[in-house]
Amino acid sequence: MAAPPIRKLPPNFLWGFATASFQIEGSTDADGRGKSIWDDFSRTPGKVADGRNGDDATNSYKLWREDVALLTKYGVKTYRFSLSWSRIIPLGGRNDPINPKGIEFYSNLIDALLANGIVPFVTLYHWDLPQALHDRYGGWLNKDEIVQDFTRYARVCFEAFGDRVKYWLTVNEPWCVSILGYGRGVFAPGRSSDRNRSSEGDSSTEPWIVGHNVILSHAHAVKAYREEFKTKQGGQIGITLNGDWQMPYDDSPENVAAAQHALDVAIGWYADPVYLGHYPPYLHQMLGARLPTFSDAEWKVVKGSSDFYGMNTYTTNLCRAGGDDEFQGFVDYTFTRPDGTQLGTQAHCAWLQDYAPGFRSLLNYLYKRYRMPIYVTENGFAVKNESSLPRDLAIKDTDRVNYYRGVTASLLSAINDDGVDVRCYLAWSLLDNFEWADGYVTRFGVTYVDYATQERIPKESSAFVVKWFKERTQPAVPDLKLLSKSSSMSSTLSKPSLTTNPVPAPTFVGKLKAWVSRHLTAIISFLNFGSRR
Ligand code: PNW
Repeated sequence: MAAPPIRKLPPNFLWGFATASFQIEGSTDADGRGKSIWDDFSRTPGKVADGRNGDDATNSYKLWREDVALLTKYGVKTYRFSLSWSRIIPLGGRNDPINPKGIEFYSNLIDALLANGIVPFVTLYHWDLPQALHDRYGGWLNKDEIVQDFTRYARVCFEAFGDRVKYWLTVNEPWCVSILGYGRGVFAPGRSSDRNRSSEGDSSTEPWIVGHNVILSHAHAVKAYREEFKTKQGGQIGITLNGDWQMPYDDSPENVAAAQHALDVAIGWYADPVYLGHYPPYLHQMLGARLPTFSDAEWKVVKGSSDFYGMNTYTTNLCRAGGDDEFQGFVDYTFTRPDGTQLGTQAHCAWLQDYAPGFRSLLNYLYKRYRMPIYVTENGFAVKNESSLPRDLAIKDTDRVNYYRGVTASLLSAINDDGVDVRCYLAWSLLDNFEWADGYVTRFGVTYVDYATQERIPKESSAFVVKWFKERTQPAVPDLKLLSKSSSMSSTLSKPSLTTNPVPAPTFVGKLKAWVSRHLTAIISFLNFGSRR
């Protein structure tokens, strides 16, 4: 019997790989760059597992042309990277000078990507806060200052790059910024109540204040983009949130409730304000007066402040009620099922196992709850002990290939069977790189980096991902949303149709809805666009 035809992704689906400035650039004192909070933090003994820092990383500040050549060879549609705030404004603040060399670096990168047909997908903030802002006023802890400084930084970027950049992410993974930086104290700036870890910090209040201020800063940057740039530049802008699927350990009511609580704290903390206009009730219940409040005027800026749902996800947790970890919503996570078996293949990091069905469930959950088109902006796997293998064995990364095989199948089912409006998939990461507090031992790349020589060697997973997406890509149709002069039209029309079940059955109606929601937008945009000119 002939093989069934390969099911395709929607037209104009974006796929590619992602990185972040501090994880790849190195050259931390080149060309006038100011320090970021990760510079000294990563140099402090005990903060990074292998004792190494970000001074060299993958040397992409110097080797960026090689990175672009690699992306071109892979044939990606898009490349997600982040801007280093302190390269662009070395001291960070709204009255501080702009560094032309910083602008020039990213401008050249953007031009080179476009010259090779690669869409730049740009993150403004991927954790490398200018050190000067932390020293000056406490960085993310100081609402009045940081909102203004972040908004000015965003404006500088829109002005310098917005003629060519049509996909913007404001902040990457605010849960990690707040909890890991100001709660657990394992990421810069490393503040925590744990005095063995930090001489400063209050883990019971600071993470929630920081989260609140990140939301407001994001929202003001989006407001500036929509009011001052979007009409002319025609791009999309949103926030991207980390969040893994949370599955009840068993069907006891308390564990079913626990899984929802875990979602509320990991995702709802940010997504509910941005998309629904309120904090999750469970967060109010858990934090009481420790949860900061927005004024009515602030809520107006926050609610609806993202054109899409930016989703970073890696794993699935089995959830049991209880435990003492407020940052997980007083939910215990495990990968061991009640029958003693493991959920999936263990990665190099303790928090990550491979469980592809969770990816599909999460897409359905987010689409049903927030009703936004979804851009998967990070997803990937670190093969256990990859660093201890010689490189010709490390590049045969079977566990990573299996991971991507699973999630891509889930992606296709979510789109084609469940009707979830997913428009982008970015694998983390283009390269092995500086994995924050884990240093260089944990490798997430689809490309192996030999740190002694900075050689880049494609792993088998890159071949899998590239082939999978190429086989399922349809001929592009003009993206009229981006050409349209109207800023509100695209976001109204791109609202997906509603589904009612977390994992809706693949009914004919479901498929029809999915088709309509995908194609009607383009058709109506086209008609509107035509009549506006
Ligand atoms: C994300 N966790 O970080 C980041 O956006 C990337 O910079 C990073 O390299 C990638 O995922 C892989 O870790 C995370 O502890 C860091 O659950 C930690 C966690 C999740 C995501």
